[in-house]
Amino acid sequence: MASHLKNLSDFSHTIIPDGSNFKIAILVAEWNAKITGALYEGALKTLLKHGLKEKNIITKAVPGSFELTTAAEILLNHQNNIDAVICLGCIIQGDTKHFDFICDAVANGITNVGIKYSKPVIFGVLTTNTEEQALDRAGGKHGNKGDEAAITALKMAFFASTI
Ligand code: DLZ
Repeated sequence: MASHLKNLSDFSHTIIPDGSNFKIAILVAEWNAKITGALYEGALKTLLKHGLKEKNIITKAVPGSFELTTAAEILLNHQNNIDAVICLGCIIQGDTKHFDFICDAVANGITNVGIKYSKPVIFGVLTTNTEEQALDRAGGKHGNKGDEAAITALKMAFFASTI
């Protein structure tokens, strides 16, 4: 479903697991910091609302979205008690092919790190044509992708805990 048809912060029709026993990391890209900062605020607020203890939320900044994959890999390689990693970034189409390379690399990279460590690594990355579209999805009229990423992390951490 296109994200403009769904509010990214509306989870009124799903069951959201309690997060009080989980440890979750949030990685935030510094490129497009106004937007990724808003994604981070949403993700943090959502995790706390659903029971995460502050001490069990790890926050780390990385330079750009491209670095999210490596950072998730380093984190999971060094700490085996993390239940999920949320990757937050914002890639906005520019004049060059950078957009396509970064989007592909991040999407594939995040998928591969999750599979490698058998841990949920969540794609909380906006890939938009314009800054306005990104703002609409970072607490604007379409909700906040950071909220959605946090809920996905909770659901997938819960899923893993039931196996
Ligand atoms: C270089 C670059 C460009 C052009 N655009 C973005 C973007 O829209 N969003 C983003 O998160 N990062 C961007 N970057 C930076 C890359 O992710 C990466 O940090 C650099 O290519 C590393 O040198």
